[in-house]
Amino acid sequence: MSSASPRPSRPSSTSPASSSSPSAAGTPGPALLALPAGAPDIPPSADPLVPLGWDESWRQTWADLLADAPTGAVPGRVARSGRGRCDVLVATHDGAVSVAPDDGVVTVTAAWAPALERAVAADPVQVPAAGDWVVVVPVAGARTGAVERVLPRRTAVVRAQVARGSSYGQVLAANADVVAVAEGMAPDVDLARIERLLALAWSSGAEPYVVLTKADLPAEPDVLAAEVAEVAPGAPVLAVSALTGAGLEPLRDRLRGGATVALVGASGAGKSTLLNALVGGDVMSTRALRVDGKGRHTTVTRELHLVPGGGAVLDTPGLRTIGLAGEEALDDVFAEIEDLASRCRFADCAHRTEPGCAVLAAVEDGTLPQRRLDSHRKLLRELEHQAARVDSRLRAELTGRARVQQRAYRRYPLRP
Ligand SMILES: Nc1nc2c(ncn2[C@@H]2O[C@H](COP(=O)(O)OP(=O)(O)OP(=O)(O)O)[C@@H](O)[C@H]2O)c(=O)[nH]1
Ligand SMILES: [Mg+2]
Ligand SMILES: [Zn+2]
Repeated sequence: MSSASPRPSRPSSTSPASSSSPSAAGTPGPALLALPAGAPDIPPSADPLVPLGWDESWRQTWADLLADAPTGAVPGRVARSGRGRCDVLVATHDGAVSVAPDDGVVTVTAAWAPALERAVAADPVQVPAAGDWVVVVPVAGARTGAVERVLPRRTAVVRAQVARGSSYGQVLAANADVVAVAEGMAPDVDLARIERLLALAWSSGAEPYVVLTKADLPAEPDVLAAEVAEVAPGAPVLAVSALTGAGLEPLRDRLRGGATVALVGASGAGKSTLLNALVGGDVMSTRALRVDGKGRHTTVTRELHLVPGGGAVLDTPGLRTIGLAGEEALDDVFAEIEDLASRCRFADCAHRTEPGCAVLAAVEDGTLPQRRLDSHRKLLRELEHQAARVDSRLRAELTGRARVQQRAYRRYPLRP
């Protein structure tokens, strides 16, 4: 590999976590007791981290790490991340504290420990991102502490970034079970944008959803949703309204099961409004908000929120550019084109002028929209162009880790 190694992902433009969190350090709260590693012996069902997604598999990972963990280490989940520190949700552990707010989970503002600084320097992927599970050592009696390391991710929404000759991946959301591509039904639906975001979602290793917001606005939301379903093979398409609450049940179901739903989409798609509807409050009106000239709140940080009743929602700022990497994801996004291509006469058919091309035949007889083929070509070209610039290290990071996990999430059997 060249000397150009991936750089750590940058935090978003504003100050980190601590200043935006009402429960951050400095405010009076319940005392935190740093517990010795390995203790206490909380029955899994009573662990307040369970609604946050802490499951048997994470517990196992934790047990494996414990030998190397410093005294007092506890597991925590990153809610917000900034350069050098992050807000981490940890269990208050009943009995150890007086009164536990937020269902036994409290926010600790933790600085990177020297061990993490070293790990990040050696491997920039180790930068804690919103949604990451981390090893944290809270300071007894204070809502501060130190983050020691990041637990290996199950899934990651990673945006490829290329700057000044070096490439790096920016983790937009870690350990999401569902990556929901949010797109407003009004003023209009942008199919190409949905396809592009779906590629990002598929390559994360999580389960992709399309969530069409503002379903209260168009005259025929069902017709629109059916149109979108055509471009989203393998992904559930939901038409929802945060205003009326319509269509939210499938997401609520997933959350009740302890799932983490990450919201990605353009600015103004309605992600934060959806977050508020799911969390049942106005969580985004008091933190990490900027009111622009039009009086609209624009999210500027990636934030994980615990949902009362279980699960977590990870809100992200609107994406203006979406760097893609990993051609494999396009096979999922354009699954029907892949199927057709397997029936072309030539194995290396480019679907342009070749005789016996099943893809062109489908366009000819109207079963495959020309727009869909054009969109596929455009994203493919973009990926090929990018592949020349993105180094192999990043490619592995973007495609390798997540793909292993993805198999478990696939809704359809793999094509041979
Ligand atoms: N009618 C209607 N309007 C909605 C709905 N959801 C969101 N909106 C409106 O859409 C606008 C944008 O919503 P936001 O939630 O701020 O969008 P966002 O995706 O978080 O935007 P960024 O933070 O900039 O990425 C706001 O004016 C919302 O009131 C809905 O279900 N129905
Ligand atoms: Mg927002
Ligand atoms: Zn062909």
